[in-house]
Amino acid sequence: MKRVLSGIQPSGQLTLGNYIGAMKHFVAMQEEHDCSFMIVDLHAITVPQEPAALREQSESVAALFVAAGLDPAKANIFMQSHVREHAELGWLLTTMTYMGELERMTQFKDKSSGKESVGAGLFTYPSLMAADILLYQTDLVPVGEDQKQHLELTRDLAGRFNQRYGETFTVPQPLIPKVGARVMSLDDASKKMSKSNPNAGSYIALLDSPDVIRKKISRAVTDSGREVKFDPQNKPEVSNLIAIYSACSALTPQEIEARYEGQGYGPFKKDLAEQVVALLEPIQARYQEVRASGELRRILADGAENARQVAAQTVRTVKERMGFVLD
Ligand code: AQP
Repeated sequence: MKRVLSGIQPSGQLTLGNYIGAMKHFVAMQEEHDCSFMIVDLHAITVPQEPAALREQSESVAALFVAAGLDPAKANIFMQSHVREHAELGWLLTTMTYMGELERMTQFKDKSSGKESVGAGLFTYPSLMAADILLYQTDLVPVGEDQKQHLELTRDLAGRFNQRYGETFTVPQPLIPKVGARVMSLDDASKKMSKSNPNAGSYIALLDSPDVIRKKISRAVTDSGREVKFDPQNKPEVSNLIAIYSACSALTPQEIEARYEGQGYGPFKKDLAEQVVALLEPIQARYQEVRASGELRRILADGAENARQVAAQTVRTVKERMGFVLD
């Protein structure tokens, strides 16, 4: 059994990109691996969050984990901030991370560009992410394509620590899906679909109502042609919609092309909307049940308790190897 760990930031409403690129795979992996999935609230505050919204979004992500099919009997679900060792190992690894490495991170460049005041936490985010993963001796990290660079830094930090202080950390492998690793914005296919995009029309939220989903897909940018063709280079907008369709159905991009040959974009978009609605309706219904049941509190308490047992041991070993006087 491999150890699997991943997380999602409660920095807005979860999108179809988060689901297709990450959550869907979390659910599949719980069947055969030792899985932990976190709501990474300490990461969310690397950009300003309104307290009431952060609290609501954190609970919403936890409920969506369960609603999407994560089973607390099979996977450990917890809030990152409930396990203090994340912050502690995060600091220890920050001291071993080079400025040049952090400066190269494209997520930092994207999120800081054009902003006047940028929090230092946004810059050191990858060191905390490395701590999240290394705390649990993780083998596999299911993530979307956008997190690949952070995973590479995590691997470098694990290797650096092991070399300097002796074999301590498992060097993790990223697990990036073949289809849907990078779901793009509905209004601009050069940008990834993102929950913090101020334009709600750019993403499909997992909790959007069927009518909102239909409207957003009918307004999604396409091109001036009329051929439903999977060609990311020359038809990025239509290819993105085909990739979403493929991820929501059992059809390959080629089968989707064949189905809509000669029909233009209208019928394709209409059916795509129904595919997305059908995917999300049961998740939304289960979400309402989970929120109403009050079961989240217990799930998160148990999850944090399980996580702490492993995390505390790792931090103790790390501190001992680094030369701290242990308490
Ligand atoms: N557009 C996407 N396509 C495929 N996968 C995606 N992921 C995010 N966006 C897409 C994957 O979802 C997981 C959780 O991401 P995160 O919440 O940690 O932060 P993120 O990657 O920065 O995602 P967002 O939605 O863009 O959040 P904000 O707007 O807050 O920055 C990760 O596995 C990610 O790869």
